[in-house]
Amino acid sequence: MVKLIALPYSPWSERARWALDHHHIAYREEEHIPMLGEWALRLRTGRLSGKATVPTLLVDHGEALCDSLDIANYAEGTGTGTRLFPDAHRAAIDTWHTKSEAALGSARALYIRRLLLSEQAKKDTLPGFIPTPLRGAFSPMTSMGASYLARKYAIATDLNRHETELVRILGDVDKALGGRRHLLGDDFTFADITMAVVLQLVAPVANEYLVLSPALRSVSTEPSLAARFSGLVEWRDALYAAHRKTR
Ligand SMILES: N[C@@H](CCC(=O)N[C@@H](CS)C(=O)NCC(=O)O)C(=O)O
Repeated sequence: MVKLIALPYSPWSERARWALDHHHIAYREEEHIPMLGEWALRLRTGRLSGKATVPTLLVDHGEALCDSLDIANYAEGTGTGTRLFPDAHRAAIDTWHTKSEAALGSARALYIRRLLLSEQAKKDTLPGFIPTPLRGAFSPMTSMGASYLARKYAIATDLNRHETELVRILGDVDKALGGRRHLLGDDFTFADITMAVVLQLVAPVANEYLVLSPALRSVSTEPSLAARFSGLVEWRDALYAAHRKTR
């Protein structure tokens, strides 16, 4: 069985997981630990230089797919279920995916700023297998972990620029949808998935789909944007209800 190395609460990991589930691919999920898990990830994927990120899918014959889009394409090629990348929509899906990457980059900068300010949320990013009584002892590590992510993704101090970028792209989605259920005509496609996961860092989806502690839910929420784009949040919730399994 293939193995998905992922961060449970991360939108990039959710993007890959959604495509795998849509195509009924069985996989085992293993939790990645930012910073501490980086060398293990490098050794398993053979990526000794450059950025090592999750989600990463370890497929048969030891091959590693290190990007959520590659994982979604793998799912499309090997799984069953309706197509997420219909030929007629390929170019449009690529365009939406590029927008999603830009929006998530900006949303991550805003999220890390909020995370750095919340001791409880930083603690809650610790991997689930660390028992509650020991979690306090790990808190210096969580602060280092958050600062490490800020450095790794070169989180610019210009947060206004990130907010403007995120608003611009969410505005594009709103306009393109115009109240419809899907971005590309009648079909549910990867364009919907890749844009819906951006809202995870604006107004996270309900715990029945993706479990977040109260502190992580709070730092994953950007209240002003959640209110401004409440129609998009409703769209995302309807997509989850129609196309995503509960945990
Ligand atoms: N383009 C990549 C980006 C993935 C990405 O940025 N992952 C981050 C957020 S989940 C990550 O691996 N963070 C943990 C770390 O850097 O150790 C994809 O779509 O898979």
